[in-house]
Amino acid sequence: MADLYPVPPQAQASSPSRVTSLEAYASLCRAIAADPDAWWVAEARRRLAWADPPTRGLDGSFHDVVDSPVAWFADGRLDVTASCLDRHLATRGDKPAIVWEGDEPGTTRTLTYRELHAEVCRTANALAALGLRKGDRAILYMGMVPEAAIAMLACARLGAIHSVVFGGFSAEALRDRVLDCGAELVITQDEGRRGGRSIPLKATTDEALAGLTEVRHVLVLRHTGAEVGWQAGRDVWWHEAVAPAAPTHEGVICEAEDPLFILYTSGSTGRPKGLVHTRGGYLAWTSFTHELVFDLREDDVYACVADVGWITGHSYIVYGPLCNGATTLMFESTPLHPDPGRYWDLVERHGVTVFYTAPTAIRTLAAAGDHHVTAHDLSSLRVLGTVGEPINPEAWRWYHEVVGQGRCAVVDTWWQTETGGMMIAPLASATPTKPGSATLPLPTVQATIVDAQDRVLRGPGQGRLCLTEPWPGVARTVWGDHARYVATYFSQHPPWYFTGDGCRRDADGYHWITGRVDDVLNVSGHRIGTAEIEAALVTVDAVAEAAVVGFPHDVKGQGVMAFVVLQPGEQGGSTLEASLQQACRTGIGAHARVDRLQLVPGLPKTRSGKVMRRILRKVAEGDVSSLGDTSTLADPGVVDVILADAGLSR
Ligand code: 7RM
Repeated sequence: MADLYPVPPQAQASSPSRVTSLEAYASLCRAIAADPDAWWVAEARRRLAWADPPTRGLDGSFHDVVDSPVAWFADGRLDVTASCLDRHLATRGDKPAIVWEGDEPGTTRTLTYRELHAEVCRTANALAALGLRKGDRAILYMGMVPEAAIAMLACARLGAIHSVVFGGFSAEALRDRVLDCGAELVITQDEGRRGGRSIPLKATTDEALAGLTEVRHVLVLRHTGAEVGWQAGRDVWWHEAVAPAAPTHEGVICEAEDPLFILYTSGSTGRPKGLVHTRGGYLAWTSFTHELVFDLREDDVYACVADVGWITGHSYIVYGPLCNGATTLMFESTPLHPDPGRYWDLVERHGVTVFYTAPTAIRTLAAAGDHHVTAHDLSSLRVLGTVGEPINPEAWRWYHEVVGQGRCAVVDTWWQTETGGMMIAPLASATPTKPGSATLPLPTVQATIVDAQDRVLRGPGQGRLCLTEPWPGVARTVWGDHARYVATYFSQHPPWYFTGDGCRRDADGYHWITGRVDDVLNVSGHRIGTAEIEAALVTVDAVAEAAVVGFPHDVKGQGVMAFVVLQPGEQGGSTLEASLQQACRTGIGAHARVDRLQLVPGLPKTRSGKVMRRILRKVAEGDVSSLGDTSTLADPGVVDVILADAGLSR
């Protein structure tokens, strides 16, 4: 087949013990399938440093999730930071663990495993002194600084549960999360830096916490030195608490199934859900997938340029790489600062070998011109990864040819906050690739495609992607609301986990993710629920009702289109538009904005009052040739007005 890219010589397996071919991949899948419990117990014992090694693999099944979450390695006990730090000291003490590159090019800091271990211990001691105990929740509202990773690990070492809130979220969004998880501690910075701008993290934290007595302390890292407000008794400087603390700390031993972190993610309805990941299974899965997919090598300089506020940052900047003893790069800036050559400057100066980013960044940089890439020496690169949204074949080829100069393996990795780690992805060392396809399920992953009538598709076909068997990294529940977890993921195609994504499988068994089939948007790799944007829009007084849908966007993947019904007597215009954007910024964050707005006299609703989004999606896509049956609408005339105003005709 013309569009099949073989594994380039440079990416072929680093050692015979690795997966070197599709046959070897298939035989690994078979070996696991023959006895998944035995295989995974051995793998988890080998991969992690346990206080009490597990003897049990999977407990429970997706059939029983209504009553109890699945469990992995349930009789094992561990301190996850022993796997990420302590056990590397003997062999990798002087190896760089975190290489940090700040917002301005060339501002760097390196922490060896020994140094990182000492900082995590100091911080754990400081957090313990502030009262943080096993099982307590701490919210981290930080930018991309090494202390974000240090704080995550320090919480983990105490057996506490962290919840990182992306630094772009608004005060309101932060407050919701603090309240939902019952955090007693917030860790933040004076300011973040990104793309030459300052982000007022402490000021936003103060606004979020106004009037809340539940949060007893705010630990503040001084990063830019900006003046910040101060609440005596509550606020504590990081340098005053951490620097004098002892550099040793005995990690708290937890059950494998004790929660490690909560991460909030958008769904098709309601407020964001706090997905709960636990310790043993999550660490085993991120470590396994990170090594296997990238064919990780001891001397790799590995760079994932995601933000720690998203799952990609948790799994593939912090936990997976550190568990594997890798050198992981943390990047504070953006791909465009100071110019579109920044990533490639980063690769050249640090000798990056594995580079992992999102399709939206690749499209942006491809549009900026090849000279930004070719000006740099990228000969260190071996593997190029993508994650977050479907990658269009043109962007894939540009990444492969211009960035990778045809020498690098491109791994398009499909996974979700809920899956903890990668699920469908090529193995850099073994899987021939096709531009736009995430290729094959990883060993242990049982991917099934079902049609709308719930029939399982065999062979090629397109439908809804389900995962039929538990894997160690699956999120166990939604914090405080197990019923919502069951309703969201296990009620559509029971007893299977439903991903919310559509998927096509071709004749070679390769998977092509077609995007969300629910009301979740993916804007520049950021997951946003249409319901969240609608809730923000209706906070504007002039707005009576709003419906939001996505439309294909060249750079962002998806753009946001809002259909807004105004209150009687209200008018559109730039003032209204500004207040709608401000409402999104206040309710959600700076990354949520409306790209296109159409004022409409009413929303197309069924007689039972349900908005027919199918119609609005077609309008947003600009193709209304097949609108389908509109006779069940309460007021079919509304559609004619919407089409006429949009300049469309059936
Ligand atoms: C890791 C992450 C999850 C959603 C998922 C998909 C989409 C992610 C790919 C992808 C096509 C990919 N977690 N998605 N990776 N679509 N190809 N390689 O992104 O929870 O924030 O988003 O992202 O729709 O359901 S996430």
